[in-house]
Amino acid sequence: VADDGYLRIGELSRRVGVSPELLRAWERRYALLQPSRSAGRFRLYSDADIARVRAMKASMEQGLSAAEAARHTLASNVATAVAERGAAPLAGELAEGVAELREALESFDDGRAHVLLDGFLATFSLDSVLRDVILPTLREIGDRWARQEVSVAQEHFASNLLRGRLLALARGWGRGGGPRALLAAPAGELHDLGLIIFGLALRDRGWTITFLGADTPVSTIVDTTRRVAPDVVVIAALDSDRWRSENDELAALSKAGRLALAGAGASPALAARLGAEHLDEDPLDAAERLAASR
Ligand code: B12
Repeated sequence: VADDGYLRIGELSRRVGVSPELLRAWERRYALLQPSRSAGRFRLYSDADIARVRAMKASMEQGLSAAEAARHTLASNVATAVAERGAAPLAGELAEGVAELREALESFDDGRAHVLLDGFLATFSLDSVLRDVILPTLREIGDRWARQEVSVAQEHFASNLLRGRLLALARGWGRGGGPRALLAAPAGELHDLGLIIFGLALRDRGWTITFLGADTPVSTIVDTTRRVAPDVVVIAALDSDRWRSENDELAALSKAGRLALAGAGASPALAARLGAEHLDEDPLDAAERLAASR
């Protein structure tokens, strides 16, 4: 045992009755253990790690798979922390977590980032996680990139990790009986995170989603509307240049069915000219309004 009460893996193993090999696997696969490093570069484990291993064992004894048990343990861990510090206002708790998430992403710590996201998702509503965690994190990282405080590597790492998480949450959003939205970003537009967030918020309101994502020519969107017969087509772009071409096709599309343009690159004038609607809010408010309008 190290002087300050921290444990090496062997001692941790004896205390919890799990082999060091298995503990290392849980650390690697699920970020269940969150060791600090000694000066000699040994991993050192804390009481919190002991508690997590015990909770993991208990969940597995109840019949959960290792992956499920880890998810459960990590999620309830954050939830418990939030409950224990119950006096702290929700907003403060979230703000603190968002800063932690940004730090994890900027230091390429995917294990920690996933643990934090698990905790948010277990504790707060999806809307709140999207609005109060994901959107501000993306914005902050983008602003810091523009000020050259974070590198392209850090920005790419962060947006890819978040995109992966959002699409994992989206699993199955194409099934179900609700009205269908076809979502795409026009040719040349690579930003599609706003669309994904919008799709998740709509799915939460009973909609079904067909997602084409970034860089989709209007002709492809038109072909797909024939295949899936959506109740609305939503096209989003952050850059107004993306609307320079294919305007005739867009006008035809809006004649054939409900079309909405969104994102910072769309304007009311453009929408009016193409006979389309304009969703000028953020993705969550827009989803709320669209869902209410049916
Ligand atoms: C992640 C990211 C990328 C990723 C995108 C990955 C992906 N799959 O989406 C990659 C690395 C590909 C990328 C590339 C580029 N990016 Co970029 N990127 C970002 C970042 C960090 C987050 C974008 C995001 O998804 N935000 C979440 C959305 C929801 O928020 P938002 O962008 O503020 O959008 C608002 C509205 O437009 C609206 N909205 C957006 N989408 C939708 C969709 C719907 C349906 C609705 C209703 C509303 C809506 O909601 C928001 C308001 O709350 C932003 C930083 C930032 N401040 O946002 C920069 C940012 C958007 N990028 C920027 C730039 C400059 C670029 C590049 C040109 C960089 C380069 N030199 O290559 C390229 C362009 C690529 C292209 N051809 O499209 C600038 C845009 C500046 C401008 N005003 O034009 C930003 C703002 C960074 C900055 N501060 O300078 N980027």
